[in-house]
Amino acid sequence: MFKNHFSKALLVIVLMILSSPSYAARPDFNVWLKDMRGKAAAAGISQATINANLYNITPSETAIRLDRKQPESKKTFAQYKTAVVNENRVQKGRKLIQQHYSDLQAVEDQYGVPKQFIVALWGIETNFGGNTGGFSVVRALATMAWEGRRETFFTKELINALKIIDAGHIKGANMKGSWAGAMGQNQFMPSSFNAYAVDGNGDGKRDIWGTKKDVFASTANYLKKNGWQTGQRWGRRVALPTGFSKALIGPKIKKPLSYWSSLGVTRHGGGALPQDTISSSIVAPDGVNGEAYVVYNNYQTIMDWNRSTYFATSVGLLADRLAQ
Ligand SMILES: [Ca+2]
Repeated sequence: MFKNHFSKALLVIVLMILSSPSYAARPDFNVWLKDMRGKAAAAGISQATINANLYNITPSETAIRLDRKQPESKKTFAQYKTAVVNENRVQKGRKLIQQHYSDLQAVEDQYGVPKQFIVALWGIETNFGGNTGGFSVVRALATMAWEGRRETFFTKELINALKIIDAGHIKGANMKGSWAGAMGQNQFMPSSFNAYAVDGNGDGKRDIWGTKKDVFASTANYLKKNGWQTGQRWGRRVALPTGFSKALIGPKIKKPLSYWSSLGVTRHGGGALPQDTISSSIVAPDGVNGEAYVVYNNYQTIMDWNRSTYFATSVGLLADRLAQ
């Protein structure tokens, strides 16, 4: 009797382990960390940086919980836009443009990215530096790499983070970011930092945590290196004709602007779109019955930053409001 119950309980436990994702199969964290120290050394990270950052750490239970919660319940674009492009953020962003006008203008002149886009990304990513995430980036990335759901990606990001520390841009203890390792006021992943962050104030350090000139220049450099076209707008709201085909919607479907006009797409509120052959796409994040936009090359560049039409459209809309 006892034995039978015990077997059943054992069977239930075994089934639970087998049916859960492969987290249970991970090595002990300290065994994993020792292996990681070897990988870091092989990647050329100095022993001093390894000693200071890859000992005496534990996995972050909070980061694991937040990772497993993904994806969160899906908001509509209308709900997301209301939350992200709100009046408070518009007012704050306009004030910050005035406050940092000469720094932003210098960056705009150098990179060709208008200040309202730099400030819109700053506002949406971290509420203008107010919410950069309080996680130790090394600990967060080590946790994610050890947990194993995206081990290759997070191991590479952890090596990149150690390279940043090794180069002296920031101390490991001050390298703060989100639970998934997005860092500083513009939330660059370490690989993006190494590819795109620049020293805007000329002190030899690329500091996207505490130096606004570095934050602005790094954001603009990211956009420029990903194909930003100076002088072009991101897009605009449009009205789709009745019966517009769902198959034509999406940033990957690129047509000359005149093509959309020929199908009956107009400006929101009426009026013809400009007569132009510029490459463009129609996005409608809530479907054909929701808001629709015609978007250009610079929208695709914003999507290189974050592959979400909710995000890219909101950045464009916030930038437009900031420029008013
Ligand atoms: Ca600097």
